[in-house]
Amino acid sequence: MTFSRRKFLKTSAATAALTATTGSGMKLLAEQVGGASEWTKSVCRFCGTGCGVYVGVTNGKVVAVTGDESNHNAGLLCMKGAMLPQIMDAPDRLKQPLIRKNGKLEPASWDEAMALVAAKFGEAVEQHGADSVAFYGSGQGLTEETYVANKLFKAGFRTNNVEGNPRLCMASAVGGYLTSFGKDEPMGCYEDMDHADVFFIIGSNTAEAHPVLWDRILRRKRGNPDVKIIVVDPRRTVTAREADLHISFIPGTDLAIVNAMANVIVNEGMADEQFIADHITFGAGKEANKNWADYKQWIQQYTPEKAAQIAGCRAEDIQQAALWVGARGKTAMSLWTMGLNQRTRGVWINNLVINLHLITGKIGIPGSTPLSLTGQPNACGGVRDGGALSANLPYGRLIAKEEDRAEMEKLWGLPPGTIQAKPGLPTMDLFNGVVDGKIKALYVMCTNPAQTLPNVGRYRKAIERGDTFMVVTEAYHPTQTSAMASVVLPAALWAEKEGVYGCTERRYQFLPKSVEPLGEARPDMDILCDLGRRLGLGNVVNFRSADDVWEEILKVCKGTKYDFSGMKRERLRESHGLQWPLPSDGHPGTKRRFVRGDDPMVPADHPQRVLFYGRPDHRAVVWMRPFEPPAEVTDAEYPFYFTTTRVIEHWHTSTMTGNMKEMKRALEATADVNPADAKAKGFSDGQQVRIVSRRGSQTFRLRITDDSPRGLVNVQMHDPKHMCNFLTIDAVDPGSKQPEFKICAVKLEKA
Ligand SMILES: Nc1nc2c(c(=O)[nH]1)N[C@H]1C(S)=C(S)[C@@H](COP(=O)(O)OP(=O)(O)OC[C@H]3O[C@@H](n4cnc5c(=O)[nH]c(N)nc54)[C@H](O)[C@@H]3O)O[C@H]1N2
Ligand SMILES: Nc1nc2c(c(=O)[nH]1)N[C@H]1C(S)=C(S)[C@@H](COP(=O)(O)OP(=O)(O)OC[C@H]3O[C@@H](n4cnc5c(=O)[nH]c(N)nc54)[C@H](O)[C@@H]3O)O[C@H]1N2
Ligand code: SF4
Ligand SMILES: [Mo]
Repeated sequence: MTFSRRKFLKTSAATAALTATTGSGMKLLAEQVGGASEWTKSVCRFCGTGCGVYVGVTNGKVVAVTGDESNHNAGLLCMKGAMLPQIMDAPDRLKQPLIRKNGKLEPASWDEAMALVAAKFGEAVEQHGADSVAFYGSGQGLTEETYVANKLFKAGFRTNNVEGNPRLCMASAVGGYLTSFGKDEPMGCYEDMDHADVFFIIGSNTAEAHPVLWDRILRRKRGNPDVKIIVVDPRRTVTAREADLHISFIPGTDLAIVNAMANVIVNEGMADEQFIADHITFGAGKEANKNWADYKQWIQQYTPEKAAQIAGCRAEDIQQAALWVGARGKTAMSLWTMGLNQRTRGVWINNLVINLHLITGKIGIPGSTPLSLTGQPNACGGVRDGGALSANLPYGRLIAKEEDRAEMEKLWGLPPGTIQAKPGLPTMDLFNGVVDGKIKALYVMCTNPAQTLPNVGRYRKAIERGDTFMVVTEAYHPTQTSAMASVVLPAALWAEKEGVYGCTERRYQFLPKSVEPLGEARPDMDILCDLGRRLGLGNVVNFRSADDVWEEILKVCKGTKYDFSGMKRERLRESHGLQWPLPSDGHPGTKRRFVRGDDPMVPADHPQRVLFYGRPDHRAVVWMRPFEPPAEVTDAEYPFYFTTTRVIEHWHTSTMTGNMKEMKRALEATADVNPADAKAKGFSDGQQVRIVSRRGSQTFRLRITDDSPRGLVNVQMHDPKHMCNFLTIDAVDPGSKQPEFKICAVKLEKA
């Protein structure tokens, strides 16, 4: 290693990052590429950036991955994408089914394993009713497999207990878009980054979590030195270090900061009164009947001085951020991820950031948009759009709406009343159903909850009890979750199966099957269809291939606000990504939603440039959301805030990236503490410390760093040997039901 980690992250250009991590990354890449004999166009397995790749294959093995120059990433990849070949035949790939016998997981045949799974699910439904079974899926499953799971459980088993890790990830962003616009999913696109004058980055460490997008932001700034980057994050992240203005603050208090920015915008006369008159309503539902005058009055309480006092930051910085974001004639783009979503006030803070765009009219113009960055490669396409959550049905339909259920029953050819009218259990309630014994059989697909649930000790104990039959489909073994399973089924991995991913900007992309699955592994979709057939639900999952499923999906999305019925399989296969809405064969797709001339849902002769058609009154909502503290604040006993984050090298529970030899170094989770706090506690760098919360304790190696402000300890989420989730809190946002992974209170002790 010739470069420090910080230095190579600073340069950020993805290839440079690759070079620095590997020492000889460019050489490695060149060798990889030289060794491949066939190439297929695909998509990266990892983050919601959704970089286009080419997969190089020789003798039936993935030997290389390079960036697709014709896709949005213009050929760039971060090191995780470039090292994808290393995850394929790693030593811990699972090659055959396992069944727990006398407490131990033992190899079994597919037939034996599937017969057991079918028997257990059938038995549970028969003896305890449909709601005693549940599905827990993932924003990393392919659209087709997630669709099949959703249909099998809601239409076949007739339970709405269908959830997935997007509840831990994007639920508050969904809640924000729904309450502000009436429909989920961002209106903007990546191309907006090439036009933005101001980047307002709040609760996102873009440089590490969305590196190729970060590169695009830095390119914009290098070409246009007047471009401003504002970062609002308690930590001095790699992203914050590049900012023109970094606001560090007490975790959870950014509701006050963003309201104070709106206060400055209003009082400096930077609001767009015409846009407000044409397109905005203030409050909705129980809080309707408010107007612009009410809002102007309400926002007066959030002076920059008051917010600065609440947040522990400088009033001048809030003022400056507002003046940049609000400046007339300048474009502004907001970007956010888990720093906002993983909060008990996640929906509210999403609304408040969106407010900044609505009161200034900075929306639907190239370079002006709120854009929540999605974490997983298919959280948008599979789970959100596909409606694979407990209160949802595909493409914007809701369980609670009778006409939506009836429409899905018709589309699915089911007798009326088949879909239960009662929503299922959101993720934390679902796992509490395991705790109190109500969930008798649980199907876990493409996620590792025994490491990634908050307050995980509580749920691990319940699973370990063994009275819930848990089947886990996994590509690797053991993982924290597979090790506790009743049955583990080997899943075909990325590049071993075909399907669709949908990333942040409503971009759908096709992933072909490039190689055969390893060992006896099977695609998740095949496993689900097999289970359905064994339980006499063959009519519900009567699919021979992912192509079949896509055909059905095109019918189901037609006529909805998501309409992408023009994305025929062949077209998607050939394309470098297509953005919905795309309602007919020749339609080019939609870069900016709600915009006349771009979005096909807006009539061409609409008198204004935007139409917020997601809500019945065609108006977007500015909400008056007050500052409320997080669920747990510090006190004399637990004096430190605790947050949990990611690093560029690793993906979540590191089952995949842990197999990349260049990344091993960055896997051990550290307790990141400010130098002044370390000194006050008498701690030295590298020593073992115990972090204790009201829920549990864990030991970590101490890292003294000014990344952490005083009073905050940060730990990374990737390391299965030192798990931060024994400490995190499982309090959820009342609207989105997303847990507050980002904030709780802890104390520090010498280990
Ligand atoms: N390398 C890598 N990239 C990934 C992933 C990965 O595992 N590894 N995972 C993907 C997924 S699924 C996701 S969801 C995204 C997550 O992407 P990000 O959200 O960007 O990543 P995090 O590190 O979880 O958290 C972002 C920041 O939130 C800050 N934060 C903590 N508390 C607060 C607060 O109260 N307010 C604000 N404003 N900020 C706060 C933290 O200090 C942290 O820097 O990354 C995606 N990309
Ligand atoms: N403390 C803390 N906890 C967090 C977060 C945080 O910021 N802090 N973030 C939360 C967020 S945003 C997210 S998205 C979650 C992510 O949490 P998880 O989804 O639990 O984490 P992953 O490691 O991505 O799990 C995916 C699993 O699927 C397996 N897999 C890979 N490909 C396939 C396949 O094709 N089929 C099948 N069946 N399996 C496959 C992988 O080996 C891996 O075990 O974590 C959440 N937990
Ligand atoms: S930025 Fe995300 S999608 Fe792009 S190569 Fe890296 S991990 Fe893959
Ligand atoms: Mo996520």
